Amino acid sequence: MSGEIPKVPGVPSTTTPPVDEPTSPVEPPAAKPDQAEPAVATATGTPADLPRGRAQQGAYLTTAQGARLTDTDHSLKAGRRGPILLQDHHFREKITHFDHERIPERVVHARGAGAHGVFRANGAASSITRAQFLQKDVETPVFVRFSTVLGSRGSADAVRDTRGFATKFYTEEGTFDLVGNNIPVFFIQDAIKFPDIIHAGKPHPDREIPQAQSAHDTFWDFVSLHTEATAHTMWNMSDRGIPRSYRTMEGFGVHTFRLVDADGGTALVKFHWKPRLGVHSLVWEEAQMVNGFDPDFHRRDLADAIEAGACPEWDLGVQVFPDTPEQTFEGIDLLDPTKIVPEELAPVQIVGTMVLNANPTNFFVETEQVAFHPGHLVPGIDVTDDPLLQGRLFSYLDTQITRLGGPNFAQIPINRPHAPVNDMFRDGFHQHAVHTGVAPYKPNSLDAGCPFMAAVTEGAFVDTPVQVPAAQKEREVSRTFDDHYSQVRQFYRSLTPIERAHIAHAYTFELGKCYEQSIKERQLQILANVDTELCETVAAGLGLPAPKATVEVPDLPSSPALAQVGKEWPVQGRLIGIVADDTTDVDQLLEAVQAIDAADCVPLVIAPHGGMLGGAVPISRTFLTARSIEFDAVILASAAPDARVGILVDETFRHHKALAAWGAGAKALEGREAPGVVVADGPQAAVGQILELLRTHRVWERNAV
Ligand code: HDD
Repeated sequence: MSGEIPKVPGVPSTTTPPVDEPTSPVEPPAAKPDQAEPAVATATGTPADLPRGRAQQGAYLTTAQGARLTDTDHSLKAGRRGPILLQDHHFREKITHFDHERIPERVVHARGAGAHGVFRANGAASSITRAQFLQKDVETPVFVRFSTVLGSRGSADAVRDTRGFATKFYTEEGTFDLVGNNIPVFFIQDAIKFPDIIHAGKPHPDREIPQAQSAHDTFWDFVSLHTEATAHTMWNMSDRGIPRSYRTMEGFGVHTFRLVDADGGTALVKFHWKPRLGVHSLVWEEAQMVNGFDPDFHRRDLADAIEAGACPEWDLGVQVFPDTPEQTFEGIDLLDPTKIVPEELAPVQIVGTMVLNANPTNFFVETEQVAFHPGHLVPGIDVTDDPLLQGRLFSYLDTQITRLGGPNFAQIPINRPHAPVNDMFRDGFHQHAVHTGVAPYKPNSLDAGCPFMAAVTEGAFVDTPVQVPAAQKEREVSRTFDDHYSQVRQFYRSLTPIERAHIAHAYTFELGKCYEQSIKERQLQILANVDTELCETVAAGLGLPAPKATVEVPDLPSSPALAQVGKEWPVQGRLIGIVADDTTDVDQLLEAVQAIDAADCVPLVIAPHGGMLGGAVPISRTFLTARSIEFDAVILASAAPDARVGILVDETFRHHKALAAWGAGAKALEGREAPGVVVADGPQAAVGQILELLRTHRVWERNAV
């Protein structure tokens, strides 16, 4: 029998009142012009279901199963004043999903910011590597995540710390991750000590303070007992520990890697990222203020710059060394991650350029879920026996399994290789692929033998057959790792006086925050072995006697390339504040704004109130919302009689930033005659002089902070 089923008596239907939506239904919004999403080219999904399609289809709110909903504001109750019913699937699904929205933060490098971009090779590396993405004019999509190390996910950006600089190259031969830092040396020589240095740097286990800082007893306890950390600690105390922006940081692969050419010939290399905008830092007082006034300073800076089209660029370079059995260069052990090779001994040769040109569309999906691994290598790039690198090769895969909830994290859109994947891995939590066939094993005949092994000529990755010297098993490192001081002294003495002063100040501050006198004394002993004057300055600041050196440390030649002060750089993307008010000549103000714009810098007009000035110039900040830390330089077009303008000028002056004024603004600079303080005869001249001063980043001739 067929036909329509006859109606039977049932519950009378109630009419649900129509939902009062502010607009009629529309499709979900598209990504903004500055945003990009992980590419859909992948072996584990079809373009149609990636990456947003499955998440946001159609104009109507649905359950996770796709049933449209009439109401998401009220739970299903037994009467308007009654209890919620267990039956309410939408309520339970909504709350359950929310309850599980967070995933564990990274155990280190939890705080970060990411961006998409493109790497273009110039071909210079073709002679030393067969890696396809390093061949001339090859363009490779990249995703970069910058991070701090110690702080948790919500911690402030401008803390004194090392910065992570991790790059994922989605090459045609598989994904290559360069998981580096902005400091070229590391705290430890053997990965087995990583939990020790991290436990020492993280907040104290009893009170969980301080957050995201090294200025506390456990950190200095460890590094003062562990002299191989001296190099990294000194770099942290230098200006490198408080970058001005992610855009103005160098990046380093830290370890020595092995490149393999088309004929199987090998070379050892160290990777360097060189920012086109130069290496610039904050000053310490400014960094501390940033963390209060704008804890998202670096994250905001990166996203704003990309949105504004000021896309940051880095050149990728390599220092190249012969692959000798000793794996040393000019007496430096290339397997020791606490050592650099000065650029004067081995120049950095540029092999390509990266531009970061798109912001993530969704922070969690991309920046939070991206998973890097130093073992993600491609044919032509191999690891060395650096014992730190060897240990890292274990840790990164292991940590993702907990953090990303199972072994299938490579199927998350941001982690999907752009090369075809046929890995025979099956099942597991969050499996998204619909595998076909019956034989995920090798050898097989049932799936016609598929997948097949590749030859080198078919693009296979081959572990370089490096000779392993006959040796006995032992828990040791090479004696050539033993010199913990000479390169630290070399670094310190290669810096300019202002940079050295910053280092002395940083040690004095950090040790001054420690409670245990024995820790301070032990660290002073280390400094005595590095540089007498540095030790004496810090000791004086701490009110302790300066010890004498206990080890003979050879003096190495200076390496001027290590200094970041004393050079000139492009000024693109710098933020210039202009103080104005209703008495300011609007035409002149416009002239200044346009001149700053024309130099590819960002003009930010600061006024007593919001809105516009003279009906023509939009106001970016008010005296209430502006603080000096946001601006690289300040121009005064008015001497507005407001104490907050005085504070702005004071801080800008104290932090060595350029100041200029024209017209009535000159009054605000009275009594501040000093280098980098300019009274100009008009807006063009004021902007011109500011741009010139910005080329050196700060006016260091002014008294040190
Ligand atoms: Fe590491 C994350 C860089 C030593 C174990 N590391 C992590 C990140 C960067 C670095 C940039 C963040 C990646 C991201 O943005 O997701 N790590 C380094 C460098 C090192 C180094 C340059 C030394 C030269 N790391 C190191 C050692 C170990 C780890 C010796 C363990 C033995 N690192 C990890 C980790 C993390 C990590 C626990 C946490 C989150 C993650 O891996 O994905 O596996």
